[in-house]
Amino acid sequence: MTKKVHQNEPIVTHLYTADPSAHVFDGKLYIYPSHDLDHDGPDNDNGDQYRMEDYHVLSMKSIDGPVEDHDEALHVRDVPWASKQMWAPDAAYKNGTYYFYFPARDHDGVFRIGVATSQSPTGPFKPEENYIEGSYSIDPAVFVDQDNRAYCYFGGLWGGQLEKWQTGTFLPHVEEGPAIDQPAIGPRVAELSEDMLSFKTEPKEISIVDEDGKPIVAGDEDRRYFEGPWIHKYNDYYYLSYSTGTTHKIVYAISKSPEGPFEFKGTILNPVIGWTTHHSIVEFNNKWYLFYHDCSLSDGVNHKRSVKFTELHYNEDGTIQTIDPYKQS
Ligand code: FUB
Repeated sequence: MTKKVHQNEPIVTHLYTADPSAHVFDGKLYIYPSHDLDHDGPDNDNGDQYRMEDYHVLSMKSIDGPVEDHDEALHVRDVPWASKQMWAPDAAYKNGTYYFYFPARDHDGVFRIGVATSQSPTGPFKPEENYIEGSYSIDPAVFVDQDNRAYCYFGGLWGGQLEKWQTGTFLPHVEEGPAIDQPAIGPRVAELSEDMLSFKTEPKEISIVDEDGKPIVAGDEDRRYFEGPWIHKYNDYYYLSYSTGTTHKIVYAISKSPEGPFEFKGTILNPVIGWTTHHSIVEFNNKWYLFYHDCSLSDGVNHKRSVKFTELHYNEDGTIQTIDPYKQS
């Protein structure tokens, strides 16, 4: 059990943690992060430095802690279809069961998305034999809407392999995305089946457009989608937030429909220390919080990250105030 925690500081320091997906289940806050491994291996654009093997679930009864580490919830050795790189996960609750969604490379080196179940929000989670049929790439974010329909958002460029799926089938040698003046590659969304274990619909590409309804183009690196989707609802709008990767921002776009198109609105989080940025947004005891990570605890080592949080504020028109991660509010 870790002592009290403060905004904009690592919530745990005994593990490197990243990619936090925060949820409130039964009045308690649960954080589902990646578990970064401490190693001295090379760092490259393919993300080989992110060698994660397992997941720990963290929980907090109140926003100032303490934080409880519930130990190993799932390990790659227990997932029949997976070979390595247990990247950014998410969790959902439906039908009395907790579902844990995670990406990993299969035995052919292709990223897929798996699901595991438990009767407890902290696991241990029992994985399904196979990955979700029709799933690919990384960073699942699962959203259960008020009408009980559930959607899985996913996808990531570069090491996340989304460029290789542009035709709908996996083309291992494709490295390039669209030309800079063409619509950028969008994240994918699929509706989940009633039992939450398979896709009910084929993954669709989400369109992100500017204020004139024109698609954000691939060369617009301050606004185009890169990885790490998250969906939350506020005042009847769906907010799709994501990382811009090469420009290191968390930005957002809104829609009246969970499947878009989404209109780009602005920046939520300015760049943090470290290459990746990844987040989630959660309402807890009538306040909104952004969970994110940076590499301050490791002095900037990209694969040794730490989960942090900070309060998030909306303006009256529903836009989100931009957060500077190193300026205390
Ligand atoms: O943690 C590994 C990868 O780095 C995640 O899947 C991406 O979102 C980025 O944070």
